[in-house]
Amino acid sequence: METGKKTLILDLHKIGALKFGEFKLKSGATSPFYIDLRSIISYPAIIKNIVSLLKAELADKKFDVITGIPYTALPLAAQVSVEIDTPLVYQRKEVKAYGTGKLIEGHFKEGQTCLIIDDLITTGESKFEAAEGMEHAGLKVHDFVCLIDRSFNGEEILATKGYKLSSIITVEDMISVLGAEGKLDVELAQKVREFVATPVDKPLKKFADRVESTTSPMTRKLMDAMLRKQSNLVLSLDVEDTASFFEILEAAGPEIFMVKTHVDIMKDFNGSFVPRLKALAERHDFIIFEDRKFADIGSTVRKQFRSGVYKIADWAEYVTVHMIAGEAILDGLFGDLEIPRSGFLLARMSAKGNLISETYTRQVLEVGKRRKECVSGYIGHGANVDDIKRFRNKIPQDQLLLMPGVNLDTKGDGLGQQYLTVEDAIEGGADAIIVGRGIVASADPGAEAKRYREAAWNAFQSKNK
Ligand code: S5P
Repeated sequence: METGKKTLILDLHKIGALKFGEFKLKSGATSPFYIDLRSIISYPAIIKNIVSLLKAELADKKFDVITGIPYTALPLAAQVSVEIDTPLVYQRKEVKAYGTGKLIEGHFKEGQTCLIIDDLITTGESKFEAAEGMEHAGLKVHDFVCLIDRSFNGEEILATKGYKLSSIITVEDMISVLGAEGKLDVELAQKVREFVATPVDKPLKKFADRVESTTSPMTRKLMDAMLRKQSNLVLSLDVEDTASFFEILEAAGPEIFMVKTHVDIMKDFNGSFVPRLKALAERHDFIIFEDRKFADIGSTVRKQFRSGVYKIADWAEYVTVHMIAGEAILDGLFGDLEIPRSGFLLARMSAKGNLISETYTRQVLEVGKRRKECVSGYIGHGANVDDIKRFRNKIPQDQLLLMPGVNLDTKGDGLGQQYLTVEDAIEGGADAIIVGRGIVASADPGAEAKRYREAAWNAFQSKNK
């Protein structure tokens, strides 16, 4: 190993930026090591060494501007930028949303390539958010350079979106240097190795175990319905007249565990619609889900949900909710309600060019995790199986992922809808698929619903064996 790397490892250990022992993580898990590089800025000799290591690492890479992810990596990138005579740009941390202020500081031209430096890589999530900010501003991103790679499979994760990762030191480098110097005993070194070799995101447990560990009654109700009905198919019944609505629902009823409505589409909605729908739901044992996509302030959505012509709360046990207006929307919808109701949060959308960002998705999931009593899961989508898996990994196991934009026979609808296959949706980690026109527009919706149910349930069963 290069002297510079060895010196860096020893120095980081000396200043307490690298520690070994037992450390409690935010997630509750215990880690045998701890890395916190925030204090390195106070050690000019260390910075000098890092800058020269970074400089060497960048030598074969092509880029026009350089950045460091705030806060720790920004001063490093600033030094490197001077050394290699390449402009620095940086993304403001405090600007929460695009459009509300200048997101990137510094001068650059659209289409230029930005290389991103960071101190650590663990899950890769913050790298995606950083890349997204740069790309949103018109820069291209290819390369990430991290000082320490402590990830399970960081390179692979970044490669799912076409990025390349290189790192200065790995956990194995640290073990070998500190071990040789007598600063890390063999037993602890082994624990560190094992810890790093375990994926940060636990793979999805078997569905049966997830059901057992689910405490929210409204989420449990959906899971039980899936098992009872042996179906993970949600029918999206977007038709405009009640006659077709009930004809299709009668035919598809035996195959689905839930029907998803857009009640405001119906031209001839009247007082008999809800009683008929409820009777059919009871007869065929399916749940009613209104895809209202509430998005307004708490006080308004409360009225939209409970009042007006449709009185949605009276008959739809589940509804979809956008989080754009913030967490209070959940209090507006579900607070002070005497009947049990629950929501699915739109975390990602299937529509081409939709404006949902990685950061937004993460924030939606954060709210959903806090509010399991009224959030049964998420609506989500993905570019491919790996992309869906990465997203699914962030969803708690006791919440559900429903996936629309699924079609066995076509890739799109000419209006921006993007379809995945049933297999890819389930393989990626969807618990249930939402299918509309794949069933509704066919000549025999009953037979088609059966086809989708079998494909989805079989794939789900094999995944949960
Ligand atoms: O991202 C989304 C979220 C939803 S809820 N993409 C979607 O397509 N949906 C809904 O799923 C959409 O409103 C429609 O009701 C259904 C998809 O219908 P299909 O005919 O394209 O299968």
